[in-house]
Amino acid sequence: MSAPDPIFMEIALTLGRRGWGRVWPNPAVGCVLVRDGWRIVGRGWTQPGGYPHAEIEALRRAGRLAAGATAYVTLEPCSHHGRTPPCTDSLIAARVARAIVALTDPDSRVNGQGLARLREAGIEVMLGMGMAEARADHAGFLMRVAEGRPLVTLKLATTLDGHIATYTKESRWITGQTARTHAHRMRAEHDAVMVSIETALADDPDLTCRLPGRSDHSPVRIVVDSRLRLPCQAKALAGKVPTWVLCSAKPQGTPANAHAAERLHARGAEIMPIEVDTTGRPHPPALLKALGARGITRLLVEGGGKLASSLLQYGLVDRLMLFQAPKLMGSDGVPAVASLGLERLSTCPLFTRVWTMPVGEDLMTLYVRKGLQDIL
Ligand code: AOF
Ligand code: ZN
Repeated sequence: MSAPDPIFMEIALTLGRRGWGRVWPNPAVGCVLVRDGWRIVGRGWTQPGGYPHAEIEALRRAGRLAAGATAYVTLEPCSHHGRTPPCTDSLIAARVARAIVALTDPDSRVNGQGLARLREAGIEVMLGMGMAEARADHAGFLMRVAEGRPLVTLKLATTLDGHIATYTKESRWITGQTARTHAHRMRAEHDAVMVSIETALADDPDLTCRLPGRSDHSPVRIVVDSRLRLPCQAKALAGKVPTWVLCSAKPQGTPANAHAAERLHARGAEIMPIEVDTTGRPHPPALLKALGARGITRLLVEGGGKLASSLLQYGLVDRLMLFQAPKLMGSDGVPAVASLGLERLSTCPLFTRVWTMPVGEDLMTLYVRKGLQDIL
Protein backbone atom coordinates (compact mmCIF):
# COMPACT_ATOMS: atom_id res chain seq x y z
CA MET A 1 0.00 0.00 0.00
CA SER A 2 1.35 3.45 -0.75
CA ALA A 3 0.47 6.72 0.98
CA PRO A 4 -0.86 9.49 -1.26
CA ASP A 5 1.75 11.92 -2.60
CA PRO A 6 0.11 15.03 -1.08
CA ILE A 7 0.78 13.69 2.42
CA PHE A 8 4.52 13.58 1.78
CA MET A 9 4.46 17.01 0.18
CA GLU A 10 2.67 18.26 3.30
CA ILE A 11 5.48 16.81 5.41
CA ALA A 12 8.10 18.48 3.20
CA LEU A 13 6.27 21.82 3.52
CA THR A 14 6.15 21.48 7.30
CA LEU A 15 9.86 20.68 7.43
CA GLY A 16 10.70 23.62 5.19
CA ARG A 17 9.03 26.06 7.60
CA ARG A 18 11.65 25.15 10.20
CA GLY A 19 14.01 27.38 8.26
CA TRP A 20 11.85 30.51 8.39
CA GLY A 21 13.84 33.40 9.80
CA ARG A 22 17.15 31.54 9.75
CA VAL A 23 18.12 30.96 6.14
CA TRP A 24 17.88 34.40 4.48
CA PRO A 25 18.56 35.33 1.73
CA ASN A 26 17.84 31.71 0.82
CA PRO A 27 14.37 30.17 0.67
CA ALA A 28 13.39 27.79 3.48
CA VAL A 29 12.98 24.56 1.51
CA GLY A 30 11.81 21.16 2.76
CA CYS A 31 12.52 17.72 1.26
CA VAL A 32 11.38 14.17 2.02
CA LEU A 33 12.72 10.99 0.41
CA VAL A 34 10.27 8.09 0.30
CA ARG A 35 10.77 4.45 -0.73
CA ASP A 36 8.43 1.58 -1.35
CA GLY A 37 5.40 3.88 -1.42
CA TRP A 38 5.40 4.76 2.26
CA ARG A 39 8.79 4.56 3.91
CA ILE A 40 10.45 7.91 4.70
CA VAL A 41 14.19 7.36 4.42
CA GLY A 42 15.42 10.94 4.62
CA ARG A 43 14.10 14.33 5.74
CA GLY A 44 15.83 17.62 5.15
CA TRP A 45 15.34 21.36 5.39
CA THR A 46 17.52 24.32 4.47
CA GLN A 47 19.99 24.75 7.30
CA PRO A 48 20.66 27.97 9.27
CA GLY A 49 22.64 30.42 7.18
CA GLY A 50 21.11 28.97 4.00
CA TYR A 51 23.11 25.81 3.46
CA PRO A 52 23.38 22.87 3.21
CA HIS A 53 20.27 22.89 1.08
CA ALA A 54 17.26 20.76 2.01
CA GLU A 55 17.87 18.01 -0.57
CA ILE A 56 21.47 17.53 0.53
CA GLU A 57 20.36 17.06 4.14
CA ALA A 58 17.69 14.53 3.14
CA LEU A 59 20.16 12.63 0.92
CA ARG A 60 22.76 12.58 3.69
CA ARG A 61 20.28 11.02 6.09
CA ALA A 62 18.99 8.49 3.54
CA GLY A 63 22.45 7.34 2.44
CA ARG A 64 22.21 4.40 0.05
CA LEU A 65 18.47 4.12 0.63
CA ALA A 66 17.96 7.17 -1.62
CA ALA A 67 18.41 4.98 -4.73
CA GLY A 68 15.01 4.43 -6.32
CA ALA A 69 13.27 6.79 -3.88
CA THR A 70 10.83 9.60 -4.64
CA ALA A 71 11.96 13.09 -3.59
CA TYR A 72 9.24 15.51 -2.48
CA VAL A 73 10.67 19.03 -2.60
CA THR A 74 8.93 22.34 -1.88
CA LEU A 75 11.02 24.29 -4.43
CA GLU A 76 12.76 23.30 -7.64
CA PRO A 77 16.17 21.79 -6.81
CA CYS A 78 18.99 24.14 -7.72
CA SER A 79 21.12 23.57 -10.79
CA HIS A 80 23.83 26.16 -10.17
CA HIS A 81 27.18 26.07 -8.46
CA GLY A 82 26.68 28.49 -5.56
CA ARG A 83 28.09 28.07 -2.10
CA THR A 84 27.40 24.36 -2.62
CA PRO A 85 27.28 22.11 -5.72
CA PRO A 86 23.89 21.78 -7.47
CA CYS A 87 21.25 19.73 -5.63
CA THR A 88 20.15 18.30 -8.99
CA ASP A 89 23.57 16.66 -9.38
CA SER A 90 23.34 15.15 -5.92
CA LEU A 91 19.83 13.80 -6.59
CA ILE A 92 21.00 12.30 -9.89
CA ALA A 93 24.14 10.80 -8.32
CA ALA A 94 22.03 9.24 -5.54
CA ARG A 95 19.86 7.65 -8.29
CA VAL A 96 16.57 9.07 -7.06
CA ALA A 97 13.76 7.75 -9.31
CA ARG A 98 11.10 10.47 -9.08
CA ALA A 99 10.98 14.12 -8.07
CA ILE A 100 7.74 15.76 -7.01
CA VAL A 101 8.27 19.50 -6.85
CA ALA A 102 5.84 22.14 -5.59
CA LEU A 103 7.12 25.26 -7.34
CA THR A 104 9.78 26.41 -9.81
CA ASP A 105 12.63 28.51 -8.41
CA PRO A 106 12.54 32.02 -9.94
CA ASP A 107 16.25 32.61 -9.16
CA SER A 108 17.69 33.35 -12.62
CA ARG A 109 20.43 30.76 -12.00
CA VAL A 110 17.75 28.03 -11.69
CA ASN A 111 14.40 29.02 -13.25
CA GLY A 112 13.36 25.68 -14.78
CA GLN A 113 16.88 24.44 -15.46
CA GLY A 114 16.83 22.27 -12.34
CA LEU A 115 13.74 20.39 -13.53
CA ALA A 116 15.15 20.08 -17.06
CA ARG A 117 18.37 18.64 -15.74
CA LEU A 118 16.55 16.02 -13.66
CA ARG A 119 14.40 15.02 -16.66
CA GLU A 120 17.47 14.74 -18.90
CA ALA A 121 18.96 12.32 -16.37
CA GLY A 122 15.87 10.10 -16.64
CA ILE A 123 14.23 11.14 -13.38
CA GLU A 124 10.45 11.36 -13.57
CA VAL A 125 9.49 14.91 -12.61
CA MET A 126 6.10 16.17 -11.51
CA LEU A 127 5.56 19.88 -10.87
CA GLY A 128 2.79 21.67 -8.98
CA MET A 129 1.76 19.52 -6.04
CA GLY A 130 1.27 21.80 -3.01
CA MET A 131 1.99 24.84 -5.17
CA ALA A 132 -0.40 27.20 -3.37
CA GLU A 133 1.05 26.39 0.03
CA ALA A 134 4.60 26.53 -1.28
CA ARG A 135 3.95 29.99 -2.74
CA ALA A 136 2.76 31.21 0.65
CA ASP A 137 5.66 29.56 2.47
CA HIS A 138 8.25 31.01 0.08
CA ALA A 139 6.49 34.39 -0.24
CA GLY A 140 9.42 36.26 1.31
CA PHE A 141 11.96 34.72 -1.05
CA LEU A 142 9.64 35.18 -4.05
CA MET A 143 8.99 38.83 -3.14
CA ARG A 144 12.69 39.56 -2.87
CA VAL A 145 13.45 37.94 -6.21
CA ALA A 146 10.53 39.66 -7.97
CA GLU A 147 10.58 43.09 -6.33
CA GLY A 148 13.86 43.35 -4.46
CA ARG A 149 12.15 43.84 -1.12
CA PRO A 150 11.08 41.58 1.75
CA LEU A 151 7.56 40.34 2.47
CA VAL A 152 6.21 42.78 5.07
CA THR A 153 4.09 41.57 7.98
CA LEU A 154 2.65 44.20 10.29
CA LYS A 155 1.87 42.97 13.80
CA LEU A 156 -0.67 44.93 15.79
CA ALA A 157 -1.79 44.18 19.36
CA THR A 158 -4.78 46.37 20.05
CA THR A 159 -7.94 46.88 22.05
CA LEU A 160 -11.27 46.17 20.36
CA ASP A 161 -11.37 49.82 19.32
CA GLY A 162 -7.91 49.71 17.77
CA HIS A 163 -5.76 51.36 20.45
CA ILE A 164 -2.31 50.41 21.69
CA ALA A 165 -1.90 52.61 24.79
CA THR A 166 -3.90 54.84 27.14
CA TYR A 167 -3.55 58.60 26.89
CA THR A 168 -0.90 58.35 29.68
CA LYS A 169 1.00 56.00 27.28
CA GLU A 170 0.51 52.90 29.43
CA SER A 171 0.75 49.97 27.02
CA ARG A 172 1.94 46.94 29.00
CA TRP A 173 0.18 44.74 28.39
CA ILE A 174 -2.75 45.09 26.03
CA THR A 175 -2.93 41.40 25.12
CA GLY A 176 -2.46 38.37 27.38
CA GLN A 177 0.41 35.94 27.81
CA THR A 178 -0.74 33.47 25.14
CA ALA A 179 -0.95 36.16 22.48
CA ARG A 180 2.48 37.44 23.49
CA THR A 181 3.95 33.96 23.15
CA HIS A 182 2.61 33.84 19.59
CA ALA A 183 4.16 37.23 18.93
CA HIS A 184 7.54 35.86 20.05
CA ARG A 185 7.12 32.87 17.77
CA MET A 186 6.51 35.34 14.94
CA ARG A 187 9.83 37.02 15.73
CA ALA A 188 11.55 33.64 15.46
CA GLU A 189 9.98 33.06 12.04
CA HIS A 190 11.11 36.37 10.54
CA ASP A 191 14.51 37.46 9.30
CA ALA A 192 14.21 40.88 10.88
CA VAL A 193 11.93 42.77 13.27
CA MET A 194 11.50 46.51 12.79
CA VAL A 195 10.23 49.31 15.06
CA SER A 196 10.24 53.08 14.85
CA ILE A 197 12.38 55.25 17.12
CA GLU A 198 9.18 56.41 18.87
CA THR A 199 8.45 52.81 19.92
CA ALA A 200 12.07 52.19 20.85
CA LEU A 201 12.05 55.26 23.11
CA ALA A 202 8.60 54.64 24.62
CA ASP A 203 8.84 50.88 25.30
CA ASP A 204 12.59 50.16 25.22
CA PRO A 205 11.94 46.71 23.68
CA ASP A 206 14.86 44.28 23.36
CA LEU A 207 13.25 42.83 20.18
CA THR A 208 14.70 39.35 20.70
CA CYS A 209 12.89 36.02 20.71
CA ARG A 210 12.65 34.82 24.29
CA LEU A 211 10.78 31.57 23.72
CA PRO A 212 12.33 28.68 25.66
CA GLY A 213 14.90 26.94 23.47
CA ARG A 214 14.57 29.47 20.68
CA SER A 215 16.72 32.33 21.88
CA ASP A 216 19.12 31.65 19.00
CA HIS A 217 16.20 32.31 16.62
CA SER A 218 16.23 36.04 17.26
CA PRO A 219 15.83 38.10 14.09
CA VAL A 220 17.98 41.07 13.10
CA ARG A 221 16.70 44.09 15.04
CA ILE A 222 15.92 47.21 13.03
CA VAL A 223 15.14 50.67 14.39
CA VAL A 224 13.96 53.36 11.97
CA ASP A 225 15.58 56.40 13.51
CA SER A 226 15.85 59.32 11.06
CA ARG A 227 17.91 61.54 13.36
CA LEU A 228 19.76 58.83 15.31
CA ARG A 229 18.13 59.47 18.66
CA LEU A 230 18.46 55.88 19.92
CA PRO A 231 20.22 56.00 23.30
CA CYS A 232 23.32 53.86 23.77
CA GLN A 233 21.73 52.08 26.73
CA ALA A 234 18.67 51.00 24.69
CA LYS A 235 17.85 47.32 25.17
CA ALA A 236 17.62 46.94 21.40
CA LEU A 237 21.42 47.34 21.33
CA ALA A 238 22.17 44.84 24.11
CA GLY A 239 23.46 41.32 23.53
CA LYS A 240 24.85 39.63 20.44
CA VAL A 241 21.87 39.91 18.10
CA PRO A 242 22.67 42.38 15.28
CA THR A 243 20.94 45.78 15.30
CA TRP A 244 20.60 47.93 12.21
CA VAL A 245 19.69 51.57 12.64
CA LEU A 246 18.08 53.09 9.56
CA CYS A 247 18.56 56.83 9.46
CA SER A 248 18.05 59.62 6.95
CA ALA A 249 20.87 60.02 4.48
CA LYS A 250 22.28 63.44 3.71
CA PRO A 251 22.31 64.13 -0.03
CA GLN A 252 25.83 62.72 -0.26
CA GLY A 253 24.65 59.49 1.38
CA THR A 254 26.09 59.76 4.88
CA PRO A 255 24.02 59.97 8.09
CA ALA A 256 22.72 63.42 8.96
CA ASN A 257 24.42 63.19 12.35
CA ALA A 258 27.90 61.71 12.08
CA HIS A 259 28.61 62.01 15.81
CA ALA A 260 25.51 60.03 16.81
CA ALA A 261 26.35 57.47 14.13
CA GLU A 262 29.79 56.91 15.65
CA ARG A 263 28.33 56.56 19.13
CA LEU A 264 25.82 53.89 18.00
CA HIS A 265 28.40 52.16 15.88
CA ALA A 266 30.62 51.86 18.95
CA ARG A 267 27.71 50.02 20.63
CA GLY A 268 27.75 47.46 17.80
CA ALA A 269 24.91 48.89 15.70
CA GLU A 270 25.15 49.08 11.96
CA ILE A 271 24.05 52.44 10.61
CA MET A 272 22.23 52.34 7.29
CA PRO A 273 21.53 55.75 5.72
CA ILE A 274 18.35 55.68 3.62
CA GLU A 275 17.16 58.11 0.99
CA VAL A 276 14.50 60.43 2.46
CA ASP A 277 10.99 61.40 1.34
CA THR A 278 9.49 64.91 1.43
CA THR A 279 9.06 64.75 5.23
CA GLY A 280 12.78 64.12 5.73
CA ARG A 281 12.12 60.56 6.93
CA PRO A 282 13.41 57.40 5.23
CA HIS A 283 11.33 56.82 2.11
CA PRO A 284 9.42 53.55 2.77
CA PRO A 285 10.06 51.94 -0.64
CA ALA A 286 13.77 52.89 -0.44
CA LEU A 287 13.95 51.50 3.09
CA LEU A 288 12.52 48.14 2.04
CA LYS A 289 14.75 48.01 -1.03
CA ALA A 290 17.77 48.55 1.21
CA LEU A 291 16.69 45.64 3.41
CA GLY A 292 16.09 43.48 0.33
CA ALA A 293 19.56 44.33 -0.92
CA ARG A 294 20.93 43.10 2.39
CA GLY A 295 19.12 39.77 1.93
CA ILE A 296 16.10 40.20 4.21
CA THR A 297 13.16 38.18 2.87
CA ARG A 298 10.68 38.23 5.78
CA LEU A 299 10.25 41.46 7.73
CA LEU A 300 8.08 41.82 10.83
CA VAL A 301 6.99 45.36 11.68
CA GLU A 302 6.01 45.78 15.33
CA GLY A 303 5.34 49.49 15.71
CA GLY A 304 4.64 52.28 16.03
CA GLY A 305 1.65 53.91 14.50
CA LYS A 306 3.45 56.32 12.16
CA LEU A 307 5.72 53.67 10.71
CA ALA A 308 2.64 51.48 10.15
CA SER A 309 0.75 54.29 8.42
CA SER A 310 3.69 55.22 6.18
CA LEU A 311 4.03 51.62 4.98
CA LEU A 312 0.25 51.36 4.50
CA GLN A 313 0.18 54.58 2.49
CA TYR A 314 2.65 53.09 0.03
CA GLY A 315 0.74 49.77 -0.13
CA LEU A 316 3.70 48.00 1.42
CA VAL A 317 1.98 45.94 4.13
CA ASP A 318 1.53 42.47 2.65
CA ARG A 319 0.25 40.71 5.75
CA LEU A 320 -1.39 42.02 8.87
CA MET A 321 -1.39 39.92 12.06
CA LEU A 322 -3.92 41.45 14.40
CA PHE A 323 -4.08 40.47 18.07
CA GLN A 324 -7.25 41.87 19.62
CA ALA A 325 -7.76 42.08 23.38
CA PRO A 326 -11.32 42.21 24.76
CA LYS A 327 -10.81 45.75 26.09
CA LEU A 328 -11.97 49.21 25.10
CA MET A 329 -10.04 52.44 25.47
CA GLY A 330 -12.04 55.21 23.86
CA SER A 331 -10.85 57.92 21.56
CA ASP A 332 -8.21 59.29 23.94
CA GLY A 333 -6.22 56.07 23.54
CA VAL A 334 -3.22 55.93 21.22
CA PRO A 335 -4.31 54.51 17.84
CA ALA A 336 -2.44 51.50 16.41
CA VAL A 337 -2.17 53.19 13.02
CA ALA A 338 -1.51 56.92 12.71
CA SER A 339 -3.33 59.21 10.32
CA LEU A 340 -3.73 57.99 6.75
CA GLY A 341 -5.40 61.21 5.59
CA LEU A 342 -8.18 59.32 3.85
CA GLU A 343 -11.12 61.28 2.51
CA ARG A 344 -12.93 58.44 0.80
CA LEU A 345 -13.76 54.90 1.84
CA SER A 346 -12.68 53.79 -1.58
CA THR A 347 -9.07 54.70 -0.79
CA CYS A 348 -8.78 52.64 2.45
CA PRO A 349 -6.04 50.01 2.39
CA LEU A 350 -7.96 46.75 2.00
CA PHE A 351 -7.23 43.31 3.38
CA THR A 352 -8.69 39.83 3.14
CA ARG A 353 -9.09 37.69 6.24
CA VAL A 354 -7.26 34.35 5.99
CA TRP A 355 -7.94 32.85 9.41
CA THR A 356 -8.88 33.75 12.99
CA MET A 357 -7.84 31.87 16.10
CA PRO A 358 -8.62 32.42 19.80
CA VAL A 359 -5.39 32.82 21.79
CA GLY A 360 -6.27 32.86 25.49
CA GLU A 361 -8.71 35.74 26.00
CA ASP A 362 -7.60 37.42 22.80
CA LEU A 363 -8.19 36.85 19.10
CA MET A 364 -5.43 36.43 16.53
CA THR A 365 -6.31 37.09 12.89
CA LEU A 366 -4.19 36.92 9.78
CA TYR A 367 -5.10 39.29 6.96
CA VAL A 368 -3.37 39.64 3.62
CA ARG A 369 -3.39 42.67 1.36
CA LYS A 370 -6.33 42.59 -1.04
CA GLY A 371 -5.12 41.06 -4.27
CA LEU A 372 -2.48 38.94 -2.60
CA GLN A 373 -4.93 36.43 -1.13
CA ASP A 374 -4.34 33.93 -3.93
CA ILE A 375 -0.60 34.09 -3.33
CA LEU A 376 -0.19 34.21 0.45
C1 AOF B 1 17.65 24.17 -3.25
N1 AOF B 1 17.44 23.74 -2.00
O1 AOF B 1 17.27 24.09 0.20
C2 AOF B 1 17.58 25.96 -1.18
C3 AOF B 1 17.75 26.42 -2.52
O2 AOF B 1 23.89 30.68 -2.32
P1 AOF B 1 23.48 29.26 -2.56
O3 AOF B 1 24.47 28.45 -3.28
O4 AOF B 1 22.98 28.60 -1.30
O5 AOF B 1 22.25 29.33 -3.57
C4 AOF B 1 21.13 30.10 -3.25
C5 AOF B 1 20.00 29.78 -4.20
O6 AOF B 1 19.69 28.40 -4.12
C6 AOF B 1 18.72 30.52 -3.82
O7 AOF B 1 18.62 31.78 -4.42
C7 AOF B 1 17.68 29.57 -4.39
O8 AOF B 1 17.57 29.74 -5.76
C8 AOF B 1 18.30 28.21 -4.11
N2 AOF B 1 17.90 27.72 -2.79
N3 AOF B 1 17.74 25.49 -3.51
O9 AOF B 1 17.77 23.36 -4.17
C9 AOF B 1 17.40 24.56 -0.94
N4 AOF B 1 17.56 26.82 -0.13
ZN1 ZN C 1 20.24 23.29 -3.89
